[in-house]
Amino acid sequence: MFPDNFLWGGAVAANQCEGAWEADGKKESICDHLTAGSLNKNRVFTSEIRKGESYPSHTAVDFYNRYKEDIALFAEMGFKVFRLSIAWSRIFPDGDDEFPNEEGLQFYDRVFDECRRYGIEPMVTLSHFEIPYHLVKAYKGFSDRRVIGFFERYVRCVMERYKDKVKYWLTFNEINFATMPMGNLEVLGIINREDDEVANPIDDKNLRFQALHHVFLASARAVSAAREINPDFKVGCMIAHITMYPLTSRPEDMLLLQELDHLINDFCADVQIKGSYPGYALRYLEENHIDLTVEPEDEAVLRNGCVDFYSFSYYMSNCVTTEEGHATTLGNLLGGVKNPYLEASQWGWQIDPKGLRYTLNKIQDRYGIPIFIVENGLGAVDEPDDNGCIHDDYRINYLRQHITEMGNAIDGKVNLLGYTVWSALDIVSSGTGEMKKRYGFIYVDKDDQGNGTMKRVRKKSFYWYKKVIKTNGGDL
Ligand code: BGP
Repeated sequence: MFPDNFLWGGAVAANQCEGAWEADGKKESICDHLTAGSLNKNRVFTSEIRKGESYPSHTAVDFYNRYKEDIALFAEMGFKVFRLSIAWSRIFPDGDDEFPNEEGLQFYDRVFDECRRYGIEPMVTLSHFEIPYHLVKAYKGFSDRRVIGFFERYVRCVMERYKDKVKYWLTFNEINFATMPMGNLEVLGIINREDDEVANPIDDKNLRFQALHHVFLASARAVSAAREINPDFKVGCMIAHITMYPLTSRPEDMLLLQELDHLINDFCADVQIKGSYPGYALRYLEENHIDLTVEPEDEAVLRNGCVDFYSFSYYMSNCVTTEEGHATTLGNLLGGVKNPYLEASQWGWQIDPKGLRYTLNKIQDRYGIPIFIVENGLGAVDEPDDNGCIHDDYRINYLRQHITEMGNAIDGKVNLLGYTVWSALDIVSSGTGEMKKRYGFIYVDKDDQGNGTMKRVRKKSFYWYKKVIKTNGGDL
């Protein structure tokens, strides 16, 4: 049974939906330098924006100009909450500017006011893979300690401005990408290539973990600022939870599982919730010869900046093993291997609703603070029929099974505050840059080449989710 005040809704991120990448004083952010890719072709960063190449964030799905129409559709579904992010470079275009960009601030005023008009609670991610590009270029992102101060200035500015409009805040989206042995370090403002002046090698662990240390401090300072600005604010961490199983019952597989679970799922949340580095993390740093520069005040900053709730994204689970010769999962993030008991999405992400219940139980046991699922959904190719309708029963099935397990977890006394489905409407895929990898309840008429009218069309899942919200999860 879902509690009466359960927060149902959907989520997006600025760089994947807004477009208008250089409108009204905004300057480039790290994601504006990321080209389109596809399943077989990686997205790449370019230090200069090259004419004629497609950069998906530049127009995205034009939420910047169509937010009223979109929020009206969310309201029609009955959303109680809408998770979105603020593009830092709309507010402080270079990141180290002294004064904010008023036009950028006004845009989010309009968006939050529109949400409030319908009684929708906005939930704001302060950094969803976003950092002004100038900070990447001139400071190497968060590897430079000064960037903590720039982030704090930005956070204080938006928290002061929106203190009566926004209550829920998340600091860094999927912060734990920083601990994974793979790419995408937008969260740190570090680019993983060696062929130009802004790039850094991915295997420079010292740089990576130093930047992460600074991101922890930046997150903690945001929490302390929130306490000062409005004691009613609730601030959460945001973890990409990659739930893992041992492929075999060999003790070696269990130990590997524990080691990876600690590094990938637990480390960041432990620091952000408990306020200090756990023992296994100190050991990891030592074994990898990572020597962090830590200032005397850091300990207190982390201790005083613990978050109020745990939020996470959940799409899939993975298996791990020490045995050689197993097929890896197509969409795996970790070199995980296939689970013979699970189906996978068209992008190879293994679908595991029961794994969500297991994960919720684990988080509840480990932290005992409220939990929010801020991303969960199915990326699929949607084909409109002759009448332009989208019958996305596969998406409904995916969501139904996951919501069922959320209900089971709640019955088991897990304190789950809400659920924002990824994504509220179709937007650009973050991993591949594609439009064709769609997650929304609302179809957006735009293809990977940028053709289309941008028209919004309600999918079958739109009507289904409306019913789910109306019955508070009673009728799935
Ligand atoms: C998460 C990100 C989102 C989102 C989602 C789906 O990692 O927080 O920004 O895009 O995954 O991923 P993708 O778009 O690559 O399918």
